[in-house]
Amino acid sequence: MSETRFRRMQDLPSTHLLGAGTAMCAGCGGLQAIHEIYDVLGEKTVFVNAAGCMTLLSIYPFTPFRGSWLYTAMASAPAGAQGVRDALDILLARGRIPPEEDLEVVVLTGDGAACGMGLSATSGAIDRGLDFLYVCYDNEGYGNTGQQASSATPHAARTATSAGGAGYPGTKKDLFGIWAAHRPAYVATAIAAEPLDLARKVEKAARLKGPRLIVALAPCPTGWDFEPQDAVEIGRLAVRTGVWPLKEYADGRVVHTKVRRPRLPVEEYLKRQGRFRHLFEPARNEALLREIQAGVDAYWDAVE
Ligand SMILES: Cc1ncc(C[n+]2csc(CCOP(=O)(O)OP(=O)(O)O)c2C)c(N)n1
Ligand code: SF4
Ligand SMILES: [Mg+2]
Repeated sequence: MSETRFRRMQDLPSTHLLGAGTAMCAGCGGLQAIHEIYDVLGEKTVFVNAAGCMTLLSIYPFTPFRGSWLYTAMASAPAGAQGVRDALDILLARGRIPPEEDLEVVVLTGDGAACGMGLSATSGAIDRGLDFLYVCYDNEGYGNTGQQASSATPHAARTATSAGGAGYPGTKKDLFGIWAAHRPAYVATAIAAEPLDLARKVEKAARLKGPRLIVALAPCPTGWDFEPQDAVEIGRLAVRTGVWPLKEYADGRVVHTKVRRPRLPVEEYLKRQGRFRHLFEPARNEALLREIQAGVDAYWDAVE
């Protein structure tokens, strides 16, 4: 890692992220989402990160962020956020920092930490009413360690740990639903390929207090096996096929924020990704394709 690939944070002119090049893959949909989210949140933020691809953004003393960054163990980011929030509150109460210097505490993790190892710490933080924003970039696997299956991997996707003919046998965990069941201040799904929808949700989340989640589907060229230049199109297809519903939860209600009618067939999304190639080659797996389409249809039948 050379110094020319990274810049010291004090050299960066604004909240603009990642202008200097990073260790991320080209076309990374997670990075794109974080870029958009940071543009809205601004530099009065402290990020609490658990191990994952985005950990590589900040390797001391280099970072694309203007503010602070705390790295925690994979299961512990919400607990780390509690400590940071408590410290800020004490400094505020003692007049050591003025209210205008308060910071938004942002947990940043992948789906592996959010849906698996960190879920217990997350649940506890929501129960305690911790004032924090949780940003999960969901690349549907353990990307940093070679795209092993996580509990957010979709049914039938091929991963490093589910490479057989039918792919991943499980079904994707519903992080939005798990959060909403806690009745926190705000929960939203988003995707970088729909930047206006994403920006509106981040603005709304930033105005609220208490536990808040933005979970952004993160098309991952490396793990999902597609060309980097297709990341935005694949993100749009996730929405247009109904695979990734854009929605938000607030005040006990779930509202879909962007509903595409008619929906495109799910295979328009699947066939663009190598992780689903076994559904089409050497022969179409009609039964599995029908099953995946039926799952998406059942979701929308229930909400429409
Ligand atoms: C307790 C623990 N187990 C395993 C690891 C190794 N590890 C580092 S990153 C990672 C994958 C995390 O997946 P996710 O949260 O989805 O983030 P992504 O890598 O996809 O960005 C794993 C398993 C770790 N750091 N700590
Ligand atoms: S593996 Fe995927 S999520 Fe991780 S940096 Fe590469 S493209 Fe992004
Ligand atoms: Mg992941």
